[in-house]
Amino acid sequence: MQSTRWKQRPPGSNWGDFGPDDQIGRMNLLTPHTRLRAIREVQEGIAFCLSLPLDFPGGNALFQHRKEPKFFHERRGEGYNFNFKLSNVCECFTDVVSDDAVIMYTQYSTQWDGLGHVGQMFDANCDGIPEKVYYNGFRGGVELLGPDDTTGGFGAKAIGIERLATAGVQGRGVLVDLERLHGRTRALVGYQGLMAALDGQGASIQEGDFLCLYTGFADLILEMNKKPDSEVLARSCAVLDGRDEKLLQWITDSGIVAICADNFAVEAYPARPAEGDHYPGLPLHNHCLFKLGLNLGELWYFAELAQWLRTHQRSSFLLTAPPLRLPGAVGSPATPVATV
Ligand code: UVW
Repeated sequence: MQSTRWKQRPPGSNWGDFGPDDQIGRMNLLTPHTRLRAIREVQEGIAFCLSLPLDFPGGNALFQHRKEPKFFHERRGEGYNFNFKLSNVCECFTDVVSDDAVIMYTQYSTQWDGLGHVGQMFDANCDGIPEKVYYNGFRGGVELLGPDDTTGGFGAKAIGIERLATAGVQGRGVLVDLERLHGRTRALVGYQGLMAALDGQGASIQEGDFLCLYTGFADLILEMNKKPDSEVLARSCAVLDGRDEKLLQWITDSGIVAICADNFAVEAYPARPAEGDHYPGLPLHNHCLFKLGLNLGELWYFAELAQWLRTHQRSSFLLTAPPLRLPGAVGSPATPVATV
C-alpha cells in the first residue's frame, strides 16, 4: 500500500486503512451503532461537566510553553466594547453590551490533542532521509505550516482540529478508576495494570469506546488553587507507561477511538529511556497520534463522575466531547459532558 504522500508507513501504523486522505483516524470507528449503544447508557439523565475551569492550572509552572488565558477588549467610540451603552449608537436604546476576546493556548487546560500535535522524523518517501511527518503522511512544512515555513500561511492545512469537530465526538466513555487503586501515588500503569483495573471494575472495552482514565491529577491541580507546584505534580498520580509495547498493541487491537485522562500527558512525560540512539520522547503520543490517528484528551476533570460511578457500581456513560471547530489548530480546549 502506498499514497501520494508516502512510500512506506511506520511499522504498526494504520496509515491508508481509512483512505489515502483520511484526516480523522480512529474516530472513523464512531458509527451510528456505537452512538446508539452509548445513548443506551443514559438511565438517570444526570450530566457531569468533565472540564476544569479553563484558567487552571494557573501560571505556566506545569508546562512553561503554555500560558494562562489573557482577555482583552476592543475599543468602541470613546471607550471599550464592554459595558458599552447602546444609547451611544441611538439615544432611544437602553441596552448595555459586552464583548471579549481571549488569547488562549489551545492546550493550556482541559483539551484535545489534535493529530497535528505530535509527528515524527520519519523517512516516509524511502530516500534514506527522515522528514517531519504526521498521521497519514501529512508533512511538516507542506500541510502543517509554522512560523518557520515561508509559504501558505500558518496552521494545519490538513488534520486540523476542525476535522475532529465535524467527526461528531460522541460515544460510550468507560472510566478506569486508577485513583481508587493508586490514590495520588505516582504509578506507571502498563498493559497488566490497565487490564487489572478494568477487571477489578468488571468493565470491558468495545470498539468505538473512549477510554477515560481518572487519576486524581486534575483534582490536585484544582486544590493548588492556580499556584501549581510542579515538583509535587511531577511525582503524583498514575500515568500510562508509553514504553510498554503490550499496552501499545492493546490500544491498536481494542478499537478505542480516544484516550482521555485527567493528567498532563496521559503517559509519563518524560518517558522511561529506551534502547538505541533515536526514539520518541513521547512514545504513547507517537503510537496514538502519529501511527493510529487516535486523539488524546488531557487535563480532563472526572472527580464527580468517578464518585457517582463508584456509588452506582458503573463504569460507562454517554460522552459528548467536541473540540472547537477552529480551522488549522493542532489542539483545542474542550468542555466534555458525561451523561449517566
Ligand atoms: C506535550 O506536548 C508535552 O504533551 P501534551 O500532549 O500532554 O500536551
